[in-house]
Amino acid sequence: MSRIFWCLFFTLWPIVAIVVCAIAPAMDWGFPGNREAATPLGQRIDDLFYLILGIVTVAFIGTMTALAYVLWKGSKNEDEKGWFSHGSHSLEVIWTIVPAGVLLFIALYQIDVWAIYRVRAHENREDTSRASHLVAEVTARQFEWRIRYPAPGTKFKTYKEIKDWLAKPHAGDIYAVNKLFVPLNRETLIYLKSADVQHAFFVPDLRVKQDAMPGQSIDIWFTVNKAGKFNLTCAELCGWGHYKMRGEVEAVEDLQAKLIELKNLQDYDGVTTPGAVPAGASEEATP
Ligand SMILES: [Cu+2]
Repeated sequence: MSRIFWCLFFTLWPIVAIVVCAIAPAMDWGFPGNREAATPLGQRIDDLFYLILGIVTVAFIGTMTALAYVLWKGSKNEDEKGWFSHGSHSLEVIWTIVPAGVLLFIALYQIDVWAIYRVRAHENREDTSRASHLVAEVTARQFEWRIRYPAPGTKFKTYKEIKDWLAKPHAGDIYAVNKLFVPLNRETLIYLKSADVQHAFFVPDLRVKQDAMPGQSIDIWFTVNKAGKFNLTCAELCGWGHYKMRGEVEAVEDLQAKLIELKNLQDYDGVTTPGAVPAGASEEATP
């Protein structure tokens, strides 16, 4: 009796696991908010996750079925003695070659996603076409995201100009905290820095995650193809206030117009002057 109990007990859990996976999408237990990635590369990353999930599911169901079969067979006859084996050479060869083949397949299949996501950031740093993609510099610090945009209309022509802009603040720069605007449907380049310890720039909906390292300026590339607001959070335990290091990334149709709006807001000194009226400022501010 107890043998059958243990047989059923150990068979139950894989069944529970399969049922949980089957109902997960309906219960909103999937990717962040169960939403599709808002970047084309993020959608390819999701596809890789699903591919790996499929492979693992097949292996899981196969091994659990074999386990259930062995348990069931062994539970029936209490008098039967155990069979000891010193292993099977050919079986060991098979279960080494099959997983190795699967791993090799995954390694080769994902290689260009990895190349686009990680390698591109370190190649052609001096390519001047980067200048047209540059949106902002994001500096992580305990416990906020400091954002600096070049003055609206700035056109970098050479890599030296970008380096020079990154090296020090410039007149006309726009500053913001915890709110990053990026263009919709356009390749975006962010330079990520840290002012103190190690942080990580993580936007789950975009499937973008990059460590910020003190002393380094790291490129992040992405193209947001869905308008909206996305949570930005720190994914590296960076101190007591790590939990509140939250911000927002918003993809907008017209980034230049948004930057001009931010610039006007920044320059506004409480006195209404032409071209420097922040949205929502009341008439009472007029002298
Ligand atoms: Cu942090």
